[in-house]
Amino acid sequence: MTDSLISSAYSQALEVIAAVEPRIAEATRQELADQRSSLKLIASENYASPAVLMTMGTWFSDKYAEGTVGHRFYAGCQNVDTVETLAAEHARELFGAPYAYVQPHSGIDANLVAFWSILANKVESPYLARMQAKNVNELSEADWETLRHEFGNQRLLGMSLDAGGHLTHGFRPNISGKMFHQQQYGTDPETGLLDYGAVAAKAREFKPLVLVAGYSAYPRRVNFAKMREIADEVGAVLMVDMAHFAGLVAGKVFTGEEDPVPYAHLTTTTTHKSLRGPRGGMVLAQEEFAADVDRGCPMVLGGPLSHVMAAKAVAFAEARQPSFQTYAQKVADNAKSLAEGFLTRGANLVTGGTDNHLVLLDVSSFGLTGRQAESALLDAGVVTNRNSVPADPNGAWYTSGVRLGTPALTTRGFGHEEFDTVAELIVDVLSNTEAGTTKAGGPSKASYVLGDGVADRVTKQSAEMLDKHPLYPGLVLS
Ligand code: DSN
Repeated sequence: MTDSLISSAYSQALEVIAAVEPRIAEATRQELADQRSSLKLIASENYASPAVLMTMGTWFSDKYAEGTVGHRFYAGCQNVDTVETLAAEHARELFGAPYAYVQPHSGIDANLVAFWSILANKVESPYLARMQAKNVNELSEADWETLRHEFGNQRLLGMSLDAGGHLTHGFRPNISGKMFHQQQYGTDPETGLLDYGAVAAKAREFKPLVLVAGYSAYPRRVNFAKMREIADEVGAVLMVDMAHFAGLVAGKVFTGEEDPVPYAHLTTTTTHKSLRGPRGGMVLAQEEFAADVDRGCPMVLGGPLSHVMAAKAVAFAEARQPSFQTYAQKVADNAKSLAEGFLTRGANLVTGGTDNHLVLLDVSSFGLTGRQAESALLDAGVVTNRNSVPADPNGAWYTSGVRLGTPALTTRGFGHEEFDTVAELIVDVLSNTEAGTTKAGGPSKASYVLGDGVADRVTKQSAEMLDKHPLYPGLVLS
């Protein structure tokens, strides 16, 4: 019954779309076909449920609702209030958080809201106090100048991009690396692991206002109690970006000192990665920061996407089911199977393995850059993304690594054996790919030559596994 409802709902929706712009309907059909027929290993992607996807396609998209529940800059927001209240309630329950702000449109937006709230809450500025207490028009140009200087000179310490941190954790080319006086911590050059002693030493010397923990390409768990100790010792605010591993926190794989929520002053996340919700962001906060976080819109964000907040509520309700804990545990178990599959075939992994949802494969031993490996794998229907490895000689564009995650294929039902086969297929492709040359005949970091027949062989073997674990099995488009 549910399958036929979903099939007929999507088939009819595509007909409605096709009547206006058939090329969009066709691209939408093709995207489903492509996702169904490829091995999706991008660590930040997943497959949301039809309930989550359908919730986004409604008239909530048409409503403006800047402000917060019960305090909007527009009339007629009673139903948006219901949606936002439910999404926040589910989020608080799911993560055991004192406060949840579900409006951010993305992870970067969530981090900007968190940065704003830390600055507003912690920067001791007589000008800021005056700005908040009085009509802002009473501030002189000189006051504003001082305020800009004070805000712009605050210190942030975050994990470097090549060690696995995110762009928004103080990477120089990103706004976070420009708006803050930033420094970065890395990982131990021998082990690739976080060295808490080194982070503490850097924090003592630099005395940041904000210590950012969390990662997008570090294949290990973090002890957030230790990070909080470091923050407390130097008087910093601990902000944890759990975008990548929120599903492992929600699914109770990361508990105790590996659960950031009780330790961080502010925890930010996206909702569409391992958490398997709609594309979007969220900030969880201790009470002390709630009022400042609430000013996120319109201070930092445009009007909330009410249709996406509704889908967040549905996804959080799904993640509160016991079945989500089973899923999250499988995500972590499958990452171990994938890592073992690589190690037994002689491939190099950053840190030598994984204990979260991702592995970082160093492809330099295959004589390839990350870009060449990513492209060759895509030719064989294996969708990954290239990624820097620590102290990467090829920089952030070409890179020397490929990042692989298990959340999406675990949703399709892949288990230990399939992930071992995935490792085998990837090693097959990379062992049969050679670095190409530039037009002038020199070594190229982008071009590559994939051996004859490899793409067909791997695609065929993938198809056997994918057919056993269909994506949206009951969904048949007419
Ligand atoms: N783009 C996300 C990722 O792939 O990790 C983070 O921004």
